[in-house]
Amino acid sequence: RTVVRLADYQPPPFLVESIDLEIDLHETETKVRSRLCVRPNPTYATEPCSTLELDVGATVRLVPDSLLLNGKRLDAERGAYHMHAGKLVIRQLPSGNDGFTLESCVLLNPSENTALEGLYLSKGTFCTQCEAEGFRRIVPFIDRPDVLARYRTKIIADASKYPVLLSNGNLVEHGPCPRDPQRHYAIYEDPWPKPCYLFALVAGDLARVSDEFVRASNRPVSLHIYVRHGDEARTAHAMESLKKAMLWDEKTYGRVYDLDVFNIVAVDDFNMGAMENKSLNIFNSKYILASPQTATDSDYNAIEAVVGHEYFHNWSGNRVTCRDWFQLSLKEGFTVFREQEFSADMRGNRAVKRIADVARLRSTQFPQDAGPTAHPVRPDTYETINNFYSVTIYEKGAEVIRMMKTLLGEQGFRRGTDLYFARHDGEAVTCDDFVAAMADASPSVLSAADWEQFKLWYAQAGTPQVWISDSAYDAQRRELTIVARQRVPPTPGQPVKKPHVIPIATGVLDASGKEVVPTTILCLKEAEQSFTLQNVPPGHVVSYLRHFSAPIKLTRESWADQEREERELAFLMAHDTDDFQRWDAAQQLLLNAAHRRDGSLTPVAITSFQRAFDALIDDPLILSQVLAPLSESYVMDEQPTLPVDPELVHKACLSIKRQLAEALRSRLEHVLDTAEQYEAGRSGFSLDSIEQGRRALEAVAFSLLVTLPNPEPYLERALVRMRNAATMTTMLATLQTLVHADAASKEHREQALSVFYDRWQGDYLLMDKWLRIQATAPRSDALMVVQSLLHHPAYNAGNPNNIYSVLGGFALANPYGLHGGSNASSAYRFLADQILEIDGRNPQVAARLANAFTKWRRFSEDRQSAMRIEMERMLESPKLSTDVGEVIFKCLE
Ligand code: DPP
Ligand code: ZN
Repeated sequence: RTVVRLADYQPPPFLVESIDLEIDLHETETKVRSRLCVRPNPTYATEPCSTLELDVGATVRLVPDSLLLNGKRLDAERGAYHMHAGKLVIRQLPSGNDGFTLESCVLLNPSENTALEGLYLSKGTFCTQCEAEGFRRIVPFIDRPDVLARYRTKIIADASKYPVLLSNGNLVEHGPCPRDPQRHYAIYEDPWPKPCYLFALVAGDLARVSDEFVRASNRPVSLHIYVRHGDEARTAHAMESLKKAMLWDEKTYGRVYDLDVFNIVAVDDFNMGAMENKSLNIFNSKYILASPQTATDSDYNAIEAVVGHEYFHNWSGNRVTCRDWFQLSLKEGFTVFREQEFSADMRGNRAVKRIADVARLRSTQFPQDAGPTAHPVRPDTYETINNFYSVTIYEKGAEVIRMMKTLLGEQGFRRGTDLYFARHDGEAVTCDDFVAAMADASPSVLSAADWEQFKLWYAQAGTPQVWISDSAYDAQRRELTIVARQRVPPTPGQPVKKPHVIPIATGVLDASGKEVVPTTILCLKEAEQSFTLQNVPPGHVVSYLRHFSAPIKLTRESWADQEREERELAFLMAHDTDDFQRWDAAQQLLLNAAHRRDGSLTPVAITSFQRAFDALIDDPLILSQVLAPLSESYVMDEQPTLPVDPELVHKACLSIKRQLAEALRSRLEHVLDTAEQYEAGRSGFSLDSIEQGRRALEAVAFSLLVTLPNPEPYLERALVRMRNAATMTTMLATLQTLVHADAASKEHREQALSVFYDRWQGDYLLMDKWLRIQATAPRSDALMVVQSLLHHPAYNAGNPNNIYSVLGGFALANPYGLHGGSNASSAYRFLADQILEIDGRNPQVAARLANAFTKWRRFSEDRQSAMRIEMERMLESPKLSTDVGEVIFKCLE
């Protein structure tokens, strides 16, 4: 296996100053001519290198005799160049430091490009995806992010099939082709030097929706969103989100947009969520299209977040980019953080957003950090960079940025980002450069040694464990001594770890629930360290890790006694001044119950949920998060003893829901009544947090009530509600309740599914959700359900969203369906077959599914050996991609 190592990084021997492209588009034979102005890199070595290596994708066909060096034909027979292991190697370069031009012509077949990297077709629209290494599938090039060039791109295409031609930068010329009036062309110039992963091209028959944003400088930017004809009305929210993001970035980071045009194109077939190509963002249509009839509140929120995320990349990623792909979190961690803060500001309730982000981190990143594919935020090695677009690089990376802000404060952090952008504009840099800017902008806050230690967050994988003991209280001096210990668990390739810098935001409440010590940061640096808090009254309760100030697992040793733990959790749930902590205490009570195997909630816990309900009813979004059922996979991931029994976990989770439903029955029924009355009495649609909260709470109420011993009336009511609901949020929530409920009969399920299908079958995005709801239903016959979905007309086996929903839903979000029941080994065989089949077309998507096997060692021995058989079978497959191979190999290592 070939591994790329950070330690082997060398600057590029050559730089490309500019690139001139002529792309003559044709579905099966696209011709790409390029002219590169190349010069030796002065920082590489004193002696210029005598051979030039260009990356070339396997599907690119070089036109014979098309290579010209300084205008002169290169002859392969005479050894002027050769192809070797994905490289076009050119010898006989002119000597000296003057540089040279290199011209080439290659042929591509976009219609056969099922990997969706490079140039491909999505439902008749040409589009590109070049991050991370897709540009080499279009043009022979030095495909690495530290080679920044100016681009001039001429696109030629059939004028009637592809009236819209787009690339990065400004349109400088367009018109019919003189010799073939059926075809037309457009020329774009991008004035900003950029790495080739930000190149983009689109050609299609698309509708355009336009708007404008006026910058702080008073100069307008034209904004365009391109979609399929008929979808124009569904772009309004994306456009509003874009304008909000532009304004927010000016206000919050002083970042102003740097071209006069900003384009977004939505396509249905896209491996990722979206891509931040310079001035031409390409999006998965699910993150653009929304209307009150067809989009849920989560869709609206996700669109705002992703549109913001890609826009924010214009500075954090494009103007300042990554030196190499090991530094991916430089742009992604920072941009996710910027996106999270943008969303929090737009939501108007920061705790709600923080809760959602932390829940996601814990349920997706923590298990990655504890499994065979654990890697640091800045990995040391990779086989396929596509496998590292991971929750660790993104979400944990964002937590690392957040900790810097916590340590430096709002203003110090802003000084740091200002310095970072000013210092590195136009450069390709490293995570060290980012930290250095933070340190230099606030020289007195942390020492150089502290910053070196802080950077271990980039180097060490694994979720740190912190144990806190606070039993040493001196009542006379009103002094509380806190002892904290930390340990970073071993991860693959990193058996021994050093202590991290961990900011623990801590506050103290008195016995009546009043805050007596406001939030202060305890900065844990040693393996074991003590802290003293003053003015702590007797009967106090301490609240640690407020707003989740560090991505760690915290154990309170003074809670060894279960009675005290439940009492203090109940107290924090009722009184903490930080809403995040109230939710977190509730989570802990639920998790404790789930790990009691029978799922029993203590009487203290039950009372707490009743009180929380009454206290939070005016803040229904938070309340819905407090009451939201735990996911079964989270319960399994957190289970302290192995093996995990999926059946038992499923039963425990069901039992918890039933106990909550019993304890809250009349309150939940009231939620259903008021939701219906409220909806009947109003017209129009609003996304404000109270309205979203009402809908979220109604959804939770249904999901709890249908677990009661006599669920019939609730199931009937859900069905009626599904038919009549005014919003897609409620329609899909009730559909999910009916399809997922253990108690629902076959008739209920089928009726609900067909009502929805009949109404929305023409809508690809809604059909995708309809598929996902079925694939994630925690049922013992989930395998059969999923197998039949693959043959359903709504399922398109070439569409990544459909694959993620059906196979991803089953493999990654339905642990009871996959591992439960008596036929787990058939489920594993089915999954392996599907992964192999998809791998032949789209390795990147297949590798995401292969992650289902990363948790294999947590299950019983018979399940483990069944999974091992399938993994070994996949590894033996002669055509297995390195993408899937890397994941499976790590699982077995
Ligand atoms: N398109 C992906 C993102 O924005 C990769 N850059 O995160
Ligand atoms: Zn990104």
